[in-house]
Amino acid sequence: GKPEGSPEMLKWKERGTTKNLQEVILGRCYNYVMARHSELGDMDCLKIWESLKQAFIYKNPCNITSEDYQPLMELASHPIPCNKSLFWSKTNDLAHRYTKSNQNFFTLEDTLLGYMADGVSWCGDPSAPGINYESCPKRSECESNPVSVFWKLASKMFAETACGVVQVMLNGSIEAGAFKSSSIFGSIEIFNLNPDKVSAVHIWLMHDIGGPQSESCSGYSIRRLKSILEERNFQTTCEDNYRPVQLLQCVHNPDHTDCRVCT
Ligand code: N1C
Repeated sequence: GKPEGSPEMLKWKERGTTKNLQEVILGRCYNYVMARHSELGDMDCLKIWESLKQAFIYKNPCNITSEDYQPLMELASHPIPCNKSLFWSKTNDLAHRYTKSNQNFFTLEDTLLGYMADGVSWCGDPSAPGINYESCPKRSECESNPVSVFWKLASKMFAETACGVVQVMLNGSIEAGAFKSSSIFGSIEIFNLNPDKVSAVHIWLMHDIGGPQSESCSGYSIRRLKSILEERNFQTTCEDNYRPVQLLQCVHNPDHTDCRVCT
């Protein structure tokens, strides 16, 4: 027969479930709750793991729904202080470096749900042992896979619970435009902000140091984003290369003209 794990045996195109998923999720949960956020001391990490497992184990990984995650979402969600939510699109690394250096802001990965799931993969299989460690479906193979459904739902809840002034960090070095309406930010988060709770959206448009400035705050996709938000009654501002974030980029490019104090 074929050697185990050889490529032609793979059912799906995405990497399989993370090895030791239970230990990874439990370890992250305890670390988040006990070491970082003692105010969440009543979270039950074992129950949280069980509800994540029940959402996908032994199920067809193309048929996952929001309902499958309802128990997990109820157990693991917690509020975020007003004015502290940071959304991002195509700035994954920079946005998370920023929240690590500035404890004043929270991305979804700085909440318990996002912290547990960040960079982890999981999917089920109807036959024993109910978890597929070899491969998982890519979004292009099926939209309703466990990981995609999870991030969409977690992003929706993260947006719903935001209040006050919220921030979004976008990438002005992307040729196709900084704001993409098919992104999770553009298709889910902006439409789940509550106009009764959120007053304003501050856009931080960052471009790569030394990279192209494909778009500025007056660019086409930003104007489109602002009009969508203003139509929903949010005030908007946009700042090119918000300095506190640019200084983080400068850690890797200290000699660049954009990074010098006197210009
Ligand atoms: O599609 P995106 O960006 O606009 O999604 C980012 C947006 C953020 O504001 C987050 O709150 O949506 C939330 N989010 C995550 O926090 C997240 N962590 C990891 C959305 N997706 C997330 N991922 C994975 O990255 C997930 O697999 C998703 O498909 C990508 C989206 O990245 P993007 O296109 O840069």
